[in-house]
Amino acid sequence: MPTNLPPEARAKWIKVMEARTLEEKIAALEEFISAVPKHKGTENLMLWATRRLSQLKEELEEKKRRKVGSGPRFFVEKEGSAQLVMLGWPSSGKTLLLAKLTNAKVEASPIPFSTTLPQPGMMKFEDVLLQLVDAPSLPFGLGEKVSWYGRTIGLARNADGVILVVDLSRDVDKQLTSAVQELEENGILLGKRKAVVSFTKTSAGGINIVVVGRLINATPDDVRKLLLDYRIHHGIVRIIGEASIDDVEAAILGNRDYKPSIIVGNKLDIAGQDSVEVLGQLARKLGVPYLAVSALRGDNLSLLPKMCFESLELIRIYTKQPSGEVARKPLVLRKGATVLDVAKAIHSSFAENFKYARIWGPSAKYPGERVGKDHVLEDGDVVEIRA
Ligand SMILES: Nc1nc2c(ncn2[C@@H]2O[C@H](COP(=O)(O)OP(=O)(O)OP(=O)(O)O)[C@@H](O)[C@H]2O)c(=O)[nH]1
Ligand SMILES: [Mg+2]
Repeated sequence: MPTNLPPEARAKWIKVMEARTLEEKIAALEEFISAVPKHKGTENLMLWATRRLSQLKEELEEKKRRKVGSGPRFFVEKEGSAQLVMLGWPSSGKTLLLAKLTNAKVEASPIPFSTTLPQPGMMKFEDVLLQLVDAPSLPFGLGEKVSWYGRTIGLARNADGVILVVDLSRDVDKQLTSAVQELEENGILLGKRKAVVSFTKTSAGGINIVVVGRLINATPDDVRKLLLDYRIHHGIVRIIGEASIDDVEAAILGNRDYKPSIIVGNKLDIAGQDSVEVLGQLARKLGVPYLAVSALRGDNLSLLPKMCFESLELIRIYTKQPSGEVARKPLVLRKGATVLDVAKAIHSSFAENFKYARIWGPSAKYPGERVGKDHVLEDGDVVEIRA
């Protein structure tokens, strides 16, 4: 959806991008909002911007409270290979899921909204640990009726992935549709992006546009003009896949954040078959993987760790010493990682003095294949780097 912003409003965004402190961000965002003309075409952007503003204000409040030494922390430090936040309606079973899937000592309760602070726990998938965070519930579809609304959304924004928990014994369509819509209004999109557009501001060098794929209905000059509207004179725009000019604008504004996600339908033990079917239909339409489970009885819980790992698009690489010793703990990298990424992860000097590598495993044509630094690795590969 295009933002329909006039250049005067776009020109204000640069201050938001350059703001360092929360206070600066809030002031700059307020200025941006007041410069946006209010009409149908800017409705979505305004909704997103005002939500972002209230979230920043809540973050500032929390920071102040913590400074004076009072008040609990909402932010959860990342641990393990990735952090997944569980979102859902009250009493959908998030806390019981956390208790069953992780080492966290938490207790479920029949009283809705009983979790008022995020609770982390570590879940094992084979030889990696993933962090699950049980977030205070959101009453999706009922408007922002809870004081932690912005902070729970903030948790999801910071996480590497989202697990949307749906109660199969209640109206599945209503829960899912309202959650997806509300998250979208907050700039959080479930599932895989069609294109990756990243934008990095630089201090010199003009505008560089790198397209690995295709710009739809736009030329690199249109991108350049858009950036100039935003008063951006230096930076690198990388486009991987098929992207439109709106995707580029979303990368600048940061108002479309695709999160790797899965949808978990819980309480299979008391749900009707029709609920499971509705879950499947909606999830397939969204293009998001789903699973029906029972946290209480244990149905399908053993399938969740693998599903989470796969949705995050991570791969495990085992480094091998020339002596033959293979590391027991994997390096966890993003799908698409190359031998060079492994070298960098070990040590920068390894990357600089790289000669060649030998690989074993799924991406090797034969065991011990000799490859260059650009070789793309797969989950489970063993890599020996020669520098
Ligand atoms: N039958 C059944 N009940 C479940 C299941 N999972 C959770 N429950 C029950 O549902 C109630 C709510 O579970 P919680 O895990 O506390 O739900 P929550 O999503 O954390 O809810 P709040 O944090 O309170 O908003 C509790 O009484 C649980 O025992 C399930 O798979 N089947
Ligand atoms: Mg709970």
